[in-house]
Amino acid sequence: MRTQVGIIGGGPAGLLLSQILHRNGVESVVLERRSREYVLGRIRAGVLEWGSVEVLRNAGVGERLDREGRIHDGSRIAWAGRRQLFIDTRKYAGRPMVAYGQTQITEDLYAARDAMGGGVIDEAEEVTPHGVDTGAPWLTWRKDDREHRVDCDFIAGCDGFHGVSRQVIPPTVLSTREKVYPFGWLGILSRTPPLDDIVYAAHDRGFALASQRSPALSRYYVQCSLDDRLESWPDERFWEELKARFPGEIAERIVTGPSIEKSIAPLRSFVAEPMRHERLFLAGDAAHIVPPTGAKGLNLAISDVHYLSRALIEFYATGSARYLDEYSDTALGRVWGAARFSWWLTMLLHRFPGQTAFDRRMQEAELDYIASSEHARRVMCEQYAGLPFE
Ligand code: FAS
Ligand code: PHB
Repeated sequence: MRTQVGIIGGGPAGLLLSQILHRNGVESVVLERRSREYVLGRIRAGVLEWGSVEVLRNAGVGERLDREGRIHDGSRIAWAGRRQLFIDTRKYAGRPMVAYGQTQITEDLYAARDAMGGGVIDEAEEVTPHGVDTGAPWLTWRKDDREHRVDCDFIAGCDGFHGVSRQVIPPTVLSTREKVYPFGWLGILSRTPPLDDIVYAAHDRGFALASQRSPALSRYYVQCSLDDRLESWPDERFWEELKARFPGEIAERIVTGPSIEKSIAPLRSFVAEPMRHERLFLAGDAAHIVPPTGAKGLNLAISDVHYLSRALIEFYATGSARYLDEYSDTALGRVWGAARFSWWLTMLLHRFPGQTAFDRRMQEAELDYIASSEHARRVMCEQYAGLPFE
């Protein structure tokens, strides 16, 4: 086989890159190690920046998003019994947020790939990049008890945090920075009507979040210990703890019901540099992880793909490698901005083991300051809304 861009990973980053390239005359093949059912069974992100909505629309996968996505002028923060803080992104950043699940985005991308006859190979085992430091790289994989190979011009590593592509960059070239948080998020999905708004809660018992996937599907999270196991969180305990962390007037509006999905996600900040090595380009979680507090993970994957697809399209259209050469610095500029905001909001809203009363009071004083200062709210909103791509 031969193609122009070999893409490792069929999550949002890999599928979106393949979709945009195909619509602009650039061939690619996506190699995904899991089955499509497995990929679509993962419940992850739920909030899109307006910039991400525009990228998805331009990629031809905005129709259901426009029909089912829920537009929000911002999100709320409730803490310490005080008046709620509204992160008014429409007022202060001129852009709304859109609640639309990563699962739906991935479904839409798979459907678009199928409709265009895009090359997505599922259950590709042992995908291995070769020759990335030559002008003629290639990928090999195993499927149906046979070894396969595709020769390409470039390889896009869209294989997530635990993928293979980042490992190809020599240790003398790759530098990583990481912070692991001393807690996780226990998330559930329930067939219950969600709250109107997306609401974060900073409480002495811990962080909580009320979000949504549709008018009949709710997504909730509570901060939990890294030692917690799902079996120690029956639904009854989850709902009781979730309500205890929200102010009464919000808690009483939470409609409970059986969980249809329940999972614990660890929280970390991680950035790998550079995001390019020779003919290999990293995009999405393969290059960076942010704590989900700021709803930036998926949005960063989309902005990486915006930059990388633009670079590849220009190269094949004009021969210019300008955007390819600038890709890593351009993407990392936005990545570090979002990584800082996600770290800052995580430090502000969570309870930390061993935290002193003074530390807690500093968190509340910062929230009080944001609530009292239009300037502080503007700063917070422009980052939550997502910094411009250019
Ligand atoms: P992904 O990890 O989604 O996709 C990578 C794909 O590559 C996967 O399908 C994987 O099977 C495949 N792959 C891996 N290794 C491979 C190999 N060797 N060969 C072939 N294929 C391989 N973000 C938010 O904004 N809000 C959230 O609430 C949120 N919650 C999250 C919860 C969890 C548990 C996790 C892990 C992430 C969460 N995220 C959240 C972040 C998440 O949404 C990511 O940012 C998003 O999935 C990034 O997409 P990709 O870069 O495509 O990576
Ligand atoms: C979600 O809906 O899963 C979600 C919303 C906002 C966040 C994180 C996750 O900050």
